[in-house]
Amino acid sequence: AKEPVRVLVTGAAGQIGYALVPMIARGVMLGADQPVILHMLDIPPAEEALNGVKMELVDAAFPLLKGCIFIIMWFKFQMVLLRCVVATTDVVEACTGVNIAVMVGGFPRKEGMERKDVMSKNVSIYKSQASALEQHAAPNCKVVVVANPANTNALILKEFAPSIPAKNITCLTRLDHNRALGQISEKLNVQVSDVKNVIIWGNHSSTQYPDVNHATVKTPSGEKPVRELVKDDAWLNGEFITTVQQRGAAIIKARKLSSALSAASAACDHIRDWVLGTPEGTWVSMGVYSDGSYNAPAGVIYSFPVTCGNGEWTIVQGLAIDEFSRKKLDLTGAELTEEKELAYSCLS
Ligand code: NAX
Repeated sequence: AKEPVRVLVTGAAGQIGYALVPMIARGVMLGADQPVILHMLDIPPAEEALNGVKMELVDAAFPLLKGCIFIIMWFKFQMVLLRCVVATTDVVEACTGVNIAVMVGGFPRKEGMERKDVMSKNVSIYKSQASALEQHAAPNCKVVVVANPANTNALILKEFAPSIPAKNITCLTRLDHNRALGQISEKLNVQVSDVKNVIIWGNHSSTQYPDVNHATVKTPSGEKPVRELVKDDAWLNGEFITTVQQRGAAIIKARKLSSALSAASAACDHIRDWVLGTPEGTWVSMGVYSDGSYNAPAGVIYSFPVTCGNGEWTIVQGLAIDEFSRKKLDLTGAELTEEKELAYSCLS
């Protein structure tokens, strides 16, 4: 039997957390034969709710959810406890020994709040959680930041956990990627699983650029470019892009709550492909530490097309970028540079 993998979910008492932990415990993230130990972190005001989630995980009797042994010493007495879920408000306990960290916890923007105030709250959260991960997580722990501003939170985490390789720190843009696949599939009336190789460039914000220039659809007569099949450049360069960019707001309007099940599912897709690899000829979008590929700003967490193998991602190189795309890549890059400056100004 495989050794269990420890997966940390921060903000586990929140909406995405509630959708995500059962997916992880069912093997959606790491495979149906991979036992997991869940570490759930939240803050003291959410402690009771967090315990409720823990109770439900116990009640669901997930076979993959493995117990970890805790030995409690009390004078000369010793008690051995089997805990299948670590639910805690202590960041050190939460981070200890984790192999994968899904960072969903953060400070949301509230009405009337300045951007700088939200940034400042998240910078301080990600700075302290970076240190806890650096000191207590398993070596080679893989991190995905979901909480917004996701790219910049991930950058802060990277900066304050210098001994974690930069390659191990990423942010989630897979939801945007999946939204783009979903829009193309609806437009063409094809199975979403037959659409591939869209790209989300840049920031997980409304400046992101969903790019279909290299995307294809599997048809009975082979793979065909999306542009050739859609035959509507005005839609692809206009409404398609804004729909994907604004999808989060559309969900909030409809549900009066932000996306949760799709975000949780995308976080599973992100980690699964990273750990188990992408299929031959397919790439996915991930926010990763930029080396300046495609003339994106270096030193920010920027979403690129990547392939994964042997537990590592690699930016897909050599894709042609037309003039229309160039402007969009630059615009979202400039926003990330500005966010980075804002984050740094919160540190001083
Ligand atoms: P919720 O407010 O339901 O849950 C957030 C949870 O985080 C709460 O339980 C809160 O107590 C906890 N928390 C706050 N500070 C914490 C800290 N310092 N340590 C640990 N936990 C802490 O939000 P939810 O809808 O679950 O969304 C979570 C985050 O995901 C938000 O920042 C949201 O903006 C972001 N999103 C990112 C997406 C992406 O694609 N990257 C898409 C979905 C989502 O909007």
